[in-house]
Amino acid sequence: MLCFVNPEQAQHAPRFEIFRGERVPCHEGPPRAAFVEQALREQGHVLRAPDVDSTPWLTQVHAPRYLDFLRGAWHDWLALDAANADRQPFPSVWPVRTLRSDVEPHNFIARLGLYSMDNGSPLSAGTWAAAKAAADCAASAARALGGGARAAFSASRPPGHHAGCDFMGGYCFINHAAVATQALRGGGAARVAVLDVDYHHGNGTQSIFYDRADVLFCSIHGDPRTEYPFYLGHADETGVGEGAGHNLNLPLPAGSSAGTWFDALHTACARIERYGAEALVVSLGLDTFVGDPISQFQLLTADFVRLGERLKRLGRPTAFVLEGGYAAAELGRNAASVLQGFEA
Ligand code: OKP
Ligand code: ZN
Repeated sequence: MLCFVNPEQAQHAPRFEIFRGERVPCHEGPPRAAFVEQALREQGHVLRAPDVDSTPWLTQVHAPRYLDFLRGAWHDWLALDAANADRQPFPSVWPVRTLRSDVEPHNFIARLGLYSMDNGSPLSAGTWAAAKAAADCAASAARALGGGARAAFSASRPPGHHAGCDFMGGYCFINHAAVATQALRGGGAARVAVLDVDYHHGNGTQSIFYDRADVLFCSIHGDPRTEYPFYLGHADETGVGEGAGHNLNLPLPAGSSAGTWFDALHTACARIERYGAEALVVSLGLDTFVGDPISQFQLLTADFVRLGERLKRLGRPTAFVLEGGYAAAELGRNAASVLQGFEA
């Protein structure tokens, strides 16, 4: 399979995230993509740098003021104090209900809070470069489908599915799956389905397409009553306006078995078939793996082969976009297993 890898990914290398009030090493780091690249290479896939500038699609998915903030964030952080080069900014204040988000403050931390859903998405010097190149990978995969490829894979890192129109969250800054979806629409696919199989609900992707009938969003994920992102991903979220009926959430209890998970996959695939999608974007989180350190489903590596086989049977041009998966040493093998099943 044609695989796009991100030459800038290692530029996004924050040192800490906050966990239970303490700074701990980031779960989401450069080794994840390195393990994926290595496994893809070993399995004989074609690895390429991105060959599409995603800018036209980025601006359809994200608000201009959010993209401006993200592009300039590290520069602005350093402008406050040169010593900030060795410090990580974290938001500490957010415009929740009754507070205004239409007026952009001048204060850097206040802007960071305005554009964040959590304090779990640390920035570093190369965050913009890495996230933009990851979006270019996703757009490149979409263009490859437009050119007649049956499938393509985007080794997007950092991940993207929690990022909304104007906010970052859950290690995500740019919504790469949404970029791929827009690129497929621009390339002529009238109806695009997004299937999000990451352990965590893809709140950003859902919200970007919630009022649209030209994109079906389906997600299988840990029940948000107990699992991140907590505030979206319930079964009663079915779309709004023209998008009514074009959103399907299949939340499962933490601890769910592979059997339960594949029953949900069957439901999602039936919905995608009924929709008549002309192309498929898979938000490929591999944190459903039994060994994932921050997630609680029970899939084995062999189950990822089955996932690939099932997706192949949908018979749609398919863009795989990497999302989560934090058992880094097993991540490459698990990603390669999906592609193996798809190409079997
Ligand atoms: C991103 B993706 C654990 C913090 C958890 C949120 C998880 C984000 C997952 N110390 N932070 O969906 O894989
Ligand atoms: Zn996840």
